[in-house]
Amino acid sequence: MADAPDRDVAEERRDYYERISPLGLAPLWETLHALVPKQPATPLLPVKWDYDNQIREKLLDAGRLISAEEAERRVLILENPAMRGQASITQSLYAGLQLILPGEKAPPHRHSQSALRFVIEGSGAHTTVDGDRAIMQPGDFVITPSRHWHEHGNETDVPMVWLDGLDIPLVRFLDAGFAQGADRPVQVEQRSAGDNFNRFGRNLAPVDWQARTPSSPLFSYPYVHSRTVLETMALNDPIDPCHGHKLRYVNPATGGWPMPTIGAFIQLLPKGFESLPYRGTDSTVFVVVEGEGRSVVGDTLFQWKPRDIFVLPSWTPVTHRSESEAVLFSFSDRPVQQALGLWREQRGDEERDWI
Ligand code: 1HN
Repeated sequence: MADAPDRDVAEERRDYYERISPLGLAPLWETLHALVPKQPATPLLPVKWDYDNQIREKLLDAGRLISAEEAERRVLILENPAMRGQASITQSLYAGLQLILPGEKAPPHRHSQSALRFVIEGSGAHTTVDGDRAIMQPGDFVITPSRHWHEHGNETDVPMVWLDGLDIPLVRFLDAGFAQGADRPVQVEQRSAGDNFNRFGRNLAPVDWQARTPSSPLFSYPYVHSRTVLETMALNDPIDPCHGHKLRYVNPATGGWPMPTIGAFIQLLPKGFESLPYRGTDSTVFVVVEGEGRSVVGDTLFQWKPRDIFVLPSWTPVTHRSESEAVLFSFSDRPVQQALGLWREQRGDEERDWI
């Protein structure tokens, strides 16, 4: 509405709104501009969790309160402070920290929601996805795509912690989620450990293999390989002023995203790098893998170190500065936004007409 109405008109309109409300009707003209904002008006807050000093001890407390088997998954959900009670770290994504203690198993199940794991701590526990066992090390990126059976086990003598990222809020929004538990305690492992990587992680695929799902047939992306690629880029490529040296994880069979709803990235910031401002419409969750530095997210300064986790809300400018050589892992709903023609980014102070 252009001008504020006089009191009588305002009252008349309010009465009218009350009369139409029981019919399930509401006046668009009161909310039009909020419904169609000029640019993303996210409710999300920038937020950081300090794993070593705030979270680790609490997670280990949970290890004394409940077993992985009883919990099914022993996870502390990371909730955006603007979305408490909604199991959401962004509008579309869920994140949690999962603990599995020596000797524990988390039983098999499957669901419509796609999941990623990013290993934070421990070494040698496993996730089995549709009968393929992936042994996990810190920095490994592991996926359990929609509808695939998955379970976890820790046969080592140290606790294992990873970050789970799932598209739970997105699937809930679409009312499209199904889930199923298994009738047996563990999946039958049809193939030897490492089979999945050998089969799909080496630029080869069985000759008659055909994708049955839109997700990557490769379930595990070990950090040793990601790190090597980052080092190679740092050696041979000019640095990107916004990202440092940044990679996206790919489905080796298509070159597309590993899963249709969640994209993941890893980037190296050389020591002393100061990035230009950058923003995108995909709210992003970052995990610090190596190094120390600071990121300014909108008006908020985050100082970070390995295992810290922080959130960059949609269309909020970010700049990174590394005090030592640093590696950041991140994930977002970019594949969804790109498939729908919605994704936008702005690098530095470039000017563009967004419509
Ligand atoms: C799930 O399946 C896992 O398999 C972790 O480790 C967290 C949160 C909600 C729904 C399913 C897992 C989950 C989840």
